[in-house]
Amino acid sequence: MPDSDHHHTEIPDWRPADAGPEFAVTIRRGIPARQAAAPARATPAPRAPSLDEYADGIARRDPALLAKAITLVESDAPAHLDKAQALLALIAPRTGRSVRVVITGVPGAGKSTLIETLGTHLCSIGKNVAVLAVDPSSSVSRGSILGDKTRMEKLSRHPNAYIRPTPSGDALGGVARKTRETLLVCEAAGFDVILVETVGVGQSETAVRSMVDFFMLLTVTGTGDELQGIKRGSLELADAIVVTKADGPNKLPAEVTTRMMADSLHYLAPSTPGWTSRALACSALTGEGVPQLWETVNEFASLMRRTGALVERRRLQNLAWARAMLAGEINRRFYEQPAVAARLAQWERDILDNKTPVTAAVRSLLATGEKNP
Ligand SMILES: Nc1nc2c(ncn2[C@@H]2O[C@H](COP(=O)(O)OP(=O)(O)OP(=O)(O)O)[C@@H](O)[C@H]2O)c(=O)[nH]1
Ligand SMILES: [Mg+2]
Repeated sequence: MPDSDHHHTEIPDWRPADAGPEFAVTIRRGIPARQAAAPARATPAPRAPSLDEYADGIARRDPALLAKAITLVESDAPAHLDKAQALLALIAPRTGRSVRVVITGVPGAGKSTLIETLGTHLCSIGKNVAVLAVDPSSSVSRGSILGDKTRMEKLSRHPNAYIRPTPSGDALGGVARKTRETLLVCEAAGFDVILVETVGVGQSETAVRSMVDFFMLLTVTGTGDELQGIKRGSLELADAIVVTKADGPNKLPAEVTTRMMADSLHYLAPSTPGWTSRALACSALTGEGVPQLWETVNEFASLMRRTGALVERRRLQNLAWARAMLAGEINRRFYEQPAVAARLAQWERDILDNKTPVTAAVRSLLATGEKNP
């Protein structure tokens, strides 16, 4: 617009050609950037927040700093590791006060929709809610995470809520480490409840089980193979089985399935000692049964706090986490040794060709590592 520099108003191009003076709309152009800019001053490169600024922002639940802190903690860049760990140490005294809940189930089970409804309910009763949507790094859910912000539209606009998609690297351990530390950052920010959404695919459930207090397994009805749809393994992990989408023509079948689930829970050892796992029906669409989900989690949390089982569970989870991380680290360091890396391909070929007995081969490779640390 060459002439907008002197005439700051224009006629909009959607104005009918024959419009009269009743058409009062004009466009006022903004001031061109070169006039508006402050006299030549180099814009400084954005400075990374200091540890105290991060900690402060987290304590104030400042969304921008919270997001940056989580990005730092999730970063795989070696340059970020020390700072991330220093930050986690700094905020550690403020962690541990949230109720940690995982909501899992097969793709399309209705996890995100339920989190939207449950989260909004929690906000409405004055709770602060953080949602971590974990991508289990399988192709199954790629893309659906992107859709989660829209599926949780109401919740994402609520001032008491914070939604964080947590993409992951390829390693399952990576998912666990990042999610766990992200969870700690959210706890330090004072969220009362942390909801972790994860697709129930094999090992990821066990990984996520080891970092939460309450395991909520979602299932749907109407397929006729409800029980096959749930692996026995995940049934055993559940503190509650939730038959969702119990609305419309699905309501009655959902109630039947819920009773069936309750029966099958009878035959399993409880997922949490001292707690009887429950089967519940709800609809994220109508909201029916959703407050009861929270009452169940709350009852569980109060009971576990009273008996000390919560503290104990978290202590054991921490130890298991430390052991797993140590094992991973030892593994990584071993294979990174040049002497080991140089020998590995031949070592594998020798085993394939039956040239060395396996035990002897393993001892020999370990010895290579130990000789050249
Ligand atoms: N009728 C009904 N439909 C629902 C309900 N909850 C979810 N749905 C529908 O089920 C579909 C899947 O819901 P999502 O919440 O995206 O499921 P999800 O488990 O998060 O899916 P992934 O993240 O892809 O694994 C959507 O089309 C929802 O509209 C419910 O309570 N009632
Ligand atoms: Mg989802």
